[in-house]
Amino acid sequence: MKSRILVLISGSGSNLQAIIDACKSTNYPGEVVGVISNIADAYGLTRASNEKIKTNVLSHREFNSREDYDDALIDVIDSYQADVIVLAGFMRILTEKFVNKYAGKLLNIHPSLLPKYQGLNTHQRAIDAGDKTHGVSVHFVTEELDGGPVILQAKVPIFENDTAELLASRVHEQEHRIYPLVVRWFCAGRLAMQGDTAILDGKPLPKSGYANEE
Ligand code: NHR
Ligand code: GAR
Repeated sequence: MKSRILVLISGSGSNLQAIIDACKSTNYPGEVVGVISNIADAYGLTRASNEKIKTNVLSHREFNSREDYDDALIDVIDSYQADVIVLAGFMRILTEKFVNKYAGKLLNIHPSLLPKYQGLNTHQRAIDAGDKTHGVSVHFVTEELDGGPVILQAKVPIFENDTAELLASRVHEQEHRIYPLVVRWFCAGRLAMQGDTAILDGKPLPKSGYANEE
């Protein structure tokens, strides 16, 4: 049985597309069963429709509190019976109740080398700090924003006179390689979260993720 992947988006959905494309490869252990967006005109919804994948729009603007929004989100999510919930450019902070309910099956891709640059505007912040290296992290989502255990990172160089836009596109290329890989591990039953540690094939991963001891 393939694992049921549910993807939450707010925007272009290029990571969603990378995962959909990966699912088409032979023996991929998962399939995308639904896409939920908090933004009605997110391009990722068009990508999903093009692939005949079910979609839902749940606008946070229609709710009075984060708690109410997340309760509604939980109802939609549970209708999918998903094995894994993948945040792919989903831009709403999730409540403690939500995160605890799906603990261990909630993944996020964050455009920085965590624990650096949690939150937003990461590419410009890395440039402004004079960093020579930037990158992207896939991590389990916990209550601590962008603070859950890291599973895998990929690095990219920052060049002189770089712009946030150029850097973001360099990071995106890596995102599209590592997110389908991590989702594959999860769907194959190789990946889990235990406390504040990510476990791959029964072995705890280092703080900076797979093959990244430093
Ligand atoms: N929720 C929890 N509890 N924990 C995490 O680690 C989460 C999360 C929800 C989203 C993605 C994250 C990222 O990769 C993510 C991780 C949105 C914001 C944010 O400030 C911050 C981090 C992330 C996503 N959102 C604003 C808010 O008020 C709205 C910003 C906007 O709409 O543009 O929710 O970076
Ligand atoms: C990605 O770069 C992802 O890392 C970032 O948003 C982009 C979504 O692109 N995520 C966040 O900033 C989360 N706060 P996509 O919609 O084309 O996949």
